[in-house]
Amino acid sequence: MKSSSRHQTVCAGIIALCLGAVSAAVFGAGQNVAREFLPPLPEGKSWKLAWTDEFEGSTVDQSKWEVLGDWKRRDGYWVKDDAYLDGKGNLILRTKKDGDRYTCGAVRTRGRFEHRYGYWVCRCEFPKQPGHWPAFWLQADGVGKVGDAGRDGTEIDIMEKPWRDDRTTQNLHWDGYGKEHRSSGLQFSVPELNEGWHTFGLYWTPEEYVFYVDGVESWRTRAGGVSQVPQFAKLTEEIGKWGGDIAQATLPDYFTVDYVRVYDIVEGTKPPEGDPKKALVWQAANVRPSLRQLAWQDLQFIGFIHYTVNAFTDKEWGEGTESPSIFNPTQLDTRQWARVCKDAGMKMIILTAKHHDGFCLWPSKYTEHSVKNSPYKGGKGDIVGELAQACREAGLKLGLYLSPWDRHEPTYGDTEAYNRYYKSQLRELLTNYGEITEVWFDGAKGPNAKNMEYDWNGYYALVHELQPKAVIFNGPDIRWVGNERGYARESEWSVMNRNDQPFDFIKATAKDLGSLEALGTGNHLIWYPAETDVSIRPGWFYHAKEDDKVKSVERLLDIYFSSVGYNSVLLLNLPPDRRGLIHENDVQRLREFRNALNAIFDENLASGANAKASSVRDNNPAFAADKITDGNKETYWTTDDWTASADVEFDLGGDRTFNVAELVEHIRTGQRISAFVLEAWDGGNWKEFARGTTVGYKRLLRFNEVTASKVRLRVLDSRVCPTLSGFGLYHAPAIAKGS
Ligand code: FUL
Repeated sequence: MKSSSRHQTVCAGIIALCLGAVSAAVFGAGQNVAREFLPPLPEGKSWKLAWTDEFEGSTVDQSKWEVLGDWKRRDGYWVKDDAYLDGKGNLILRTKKDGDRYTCGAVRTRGRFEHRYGYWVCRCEFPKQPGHWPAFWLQADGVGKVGDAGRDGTEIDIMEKPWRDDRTTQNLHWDGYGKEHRSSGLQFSVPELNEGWHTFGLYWTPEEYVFYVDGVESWRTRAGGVSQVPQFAKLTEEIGKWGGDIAQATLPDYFTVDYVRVYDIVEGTKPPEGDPKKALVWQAANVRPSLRQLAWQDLQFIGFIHYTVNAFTDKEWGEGTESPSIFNPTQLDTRQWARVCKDAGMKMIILTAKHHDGFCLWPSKYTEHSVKNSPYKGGKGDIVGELAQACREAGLKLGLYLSPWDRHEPTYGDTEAYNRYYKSQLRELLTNYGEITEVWFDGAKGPNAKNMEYDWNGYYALVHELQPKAVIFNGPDIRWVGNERGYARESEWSVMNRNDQPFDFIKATAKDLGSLEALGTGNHLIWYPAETDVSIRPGWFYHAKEDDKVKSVERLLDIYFSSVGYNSVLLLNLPPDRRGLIHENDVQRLREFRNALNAIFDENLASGANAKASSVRDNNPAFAADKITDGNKETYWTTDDWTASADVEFDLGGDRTFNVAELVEHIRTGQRISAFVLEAWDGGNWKEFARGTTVGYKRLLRFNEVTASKVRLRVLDSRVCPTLSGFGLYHAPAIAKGS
């Protein structure tokens, strides 16, 4: 590996952390670079470096790369002298003006290195000027062949960055570039992407592509059927309007590539690391959420709407024999649902598009058992569509629940036929209603349900294809917290061991899923956070007899502190009544609940507090304690590796009285803290007033009122090193009992 000085990363937020064992560790700025991230593998497999160019030396290695040019490419020219090594270990692709032509550099491994599957990664730093764009991509001569989708060769764009801001895009193209051309892709932002060094990776198996940015999963897809043929790598610059106006550029400009590496999966366990416990801790600390999991976690509080014929039959589980004619909400107003959720502070609504009774709230083409045969809007209604519209207007995300267990559908029990039916419905829901942020797969199945095997992998693949940014509940992205009372675990880890089994092997109800003991051998660790679902009433569906059983503010606050405050997302159910409205009692209670939350969290008494840490990573100001109180969740305090305990002192600038505390870890870099204590300075001594175990996305604590001008956080233990990106102290007014 190369010297570290030129690996300065301005951003502390995006870094190359690691799972594998390549070299030393990096946390970001100025470190002695990378033990590189490698995707988690099933038990009994490991990664082996199959091919690399570190770009050492003074000339491009022609046994590895063909330098392209000179020829016209889009609005410029690829010329050979714009692709060269800088002598400091980098490949430079230069963009320049040469007389009246614009030129740039490009290289490819065609005929020199062609390979299929494995993990392909490049580390690079972006150009600064408009009018051109860098790319790291794989290509195959078979891409032009039409007929076997992308299996005979796909253009795989691991990174294209035509924009100068934090956006990038990843794409697949197959079946040529003419009439039969097909493609799939997505665009997203990563904070500070335009600054410093970043890695772009592709984990390519015969079944699937998984894309990564800085070791964070950004896209998972099987689009095109997945290329099954050897492909070559390309590093290119291109000039064209997609990149902006080249006339505005100050040239030359440079795309700098530190390395390209390709790893193969090989049989055999990981190399022994001496201390297996330490190796496990290291691995666990370095598992990180995907971009979609991060976006979901940021929602914090979301709404669930359970609605179907049950509202009219007073049941919790419909039989599937109900006539659609009983479904007759006369005042149904999805805008009311959206307003109520939004006012409560929720960021998304998940609707039961179809519950166990099989009745569809949208006019599905595949069944008669739906709103289209009900009196609702004379059979012209589409509640999924109406809610999608209301959510768009209110700025809320939309999620959909589609029960696999279907007591109406006659094909249920015939594995092949029903899976086809279910996937057709899923396709309708994921195609016709705009962006879907979460897909909720309910594992529930009645004791007398017919035997059949759900095609879970097929369901997941469809979501990945049609809604690549959606998270899947009870699937690869999110797990059920394990109860329906609204309580996460006090030690709620988001990292667990999947081994090589289906997702449902993770026993959601187990007491301990994330301790080092529970991680066992540590093979195939995944980021698998908990969602906490609970209803505001005893039942999931509306029953008039429960009108006076709406949970109290006290209870809702308790749930909030034990879900959002325990590193989970709270999914609170609000069942509309027979009119099709959320009942007045629920609306009123939610309003009181929101007011209570506001009264607690409106003023952070620790914001802007002076913070001092006993230890700072590398003594680097980018990781100093003031990053905790700067109000930016992308910056954080941390310590050196294996400094697992450390203190931070907060000077509040005068006496403050508080009874609630909030800790926020920088989960983009994993979940680490496992034990901490909070102490207040009483003028002569530090006195403990609260303690806890894990933190994760957010940890909230309640305790008796404390008045102090200084508070100390003592991290007693963490995996490798703690991170903290936020800290809060609040004062909760007393809540009237029984409200
Ligand atoms: C369970 C279902 O059986 C309930 O009816 C409800 O939908 C709940 C959220 O999930 O598994």
